Amino acid sequence: MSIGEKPVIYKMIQTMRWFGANDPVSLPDILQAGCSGIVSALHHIPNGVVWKVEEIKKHKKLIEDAGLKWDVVESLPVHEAIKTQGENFERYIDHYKESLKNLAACDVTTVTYNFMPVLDWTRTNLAFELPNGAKALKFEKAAVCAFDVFILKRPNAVNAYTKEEVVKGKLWFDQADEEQKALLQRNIIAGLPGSEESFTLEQFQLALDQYKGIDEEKLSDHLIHFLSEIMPVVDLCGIKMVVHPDDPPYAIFGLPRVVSTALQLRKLFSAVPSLNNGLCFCTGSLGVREDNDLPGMIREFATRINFIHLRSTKRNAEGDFYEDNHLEGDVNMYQVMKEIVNQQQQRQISIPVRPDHGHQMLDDLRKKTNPGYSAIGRLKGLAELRGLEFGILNEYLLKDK
Ligand code: DNO
Repeated sequence: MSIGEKPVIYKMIQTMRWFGANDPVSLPDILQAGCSGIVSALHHIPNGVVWKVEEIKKHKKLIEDAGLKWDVVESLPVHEAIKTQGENFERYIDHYKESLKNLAACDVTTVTYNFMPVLDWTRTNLAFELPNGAKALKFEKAAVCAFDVFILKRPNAVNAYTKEEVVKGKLWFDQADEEQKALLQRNIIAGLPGSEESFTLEQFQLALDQYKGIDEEKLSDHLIHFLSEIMPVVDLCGIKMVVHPDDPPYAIFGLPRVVSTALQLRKLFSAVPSLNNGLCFCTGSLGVREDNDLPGMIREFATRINFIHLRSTKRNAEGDFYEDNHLEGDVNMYQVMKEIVNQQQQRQISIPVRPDHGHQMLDDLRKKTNPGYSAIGRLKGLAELRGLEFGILNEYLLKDK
């Protein structure tokens, strides 16, 4: 650098998720929140069907006409047959490759996916009232047990819980009226925003049955097989695949988990070493586990982190958690942000970041919103995160410059 030349500072690319034309939060709203980028998917295309260039272009144009950029796909869903290596799974992998090629042809090259069996993210209460009247998303173990053992009546489900947990689950079930039970069932299996699947009780049990004989090791083999298959296309097209961690990051409904811990990520990255086999670093999902050292994981997996979700949860001893304010809860967001700022300067890149979820608050309490994805709560989260980044940049990088 010559004298007087300003150092280049790499800041997070501020984005928000947009569910498409039916999203109550519009693209102009997102622009006003200060974002430059959009995280989005072709939600109208069923899981397993190829995303055609024409469809991708149409979606991209909507975003660009609003003055924004489609930075990240979230998600290009992985068909259940690929996860279980069930009927026709090779065909679904071919479809996946086609969609990737088409996305690359449209210059949309960061692609999020997950490898959670059956359900995408899971919560039991979508309107947990906080002391200030705002509403948060919550995951309550007793409610999960009540659903699993007493509503779904999954065979042998009781073995997945301790005696105390079953007692609490039974209590939850006995105290709930029919409406509360139906709501719990809907929250768990009817599909949260972004989930590509939605089930009735019978369909859900059938979907669980597909995982008979698939343990953690087998599911991990299936993930590694999937990645090894698509990686030549990914590398050729310059795609960055980013896997979203399991949410919550431990087994539920007897289903195995393979993207919950540093150990599992290490295994995945050493099996498929291309740096395009990357990670969506979701602090809200990974942070639910006390044994996940988030700043340490950012350092360890830095070269693979190409998309970031920032959110914090507050857990209790029972394993329940709710989504806290972005700068509070169990995630030390200051340390996380410091590490992100640092890694971005080292790698000389700006990474797309989105405030993951937000509380339903103010005017949004009177509106129909997508759980977790209301405008004001996410705007508040983003504003706080932006301020945190600004402070850290000033303290460590811009000082005296
Ligand atoms: C929830 C989201 C997830 C995520 C997928 C990625 O709010 O973080 O639905 O988009 O798991 O494939």
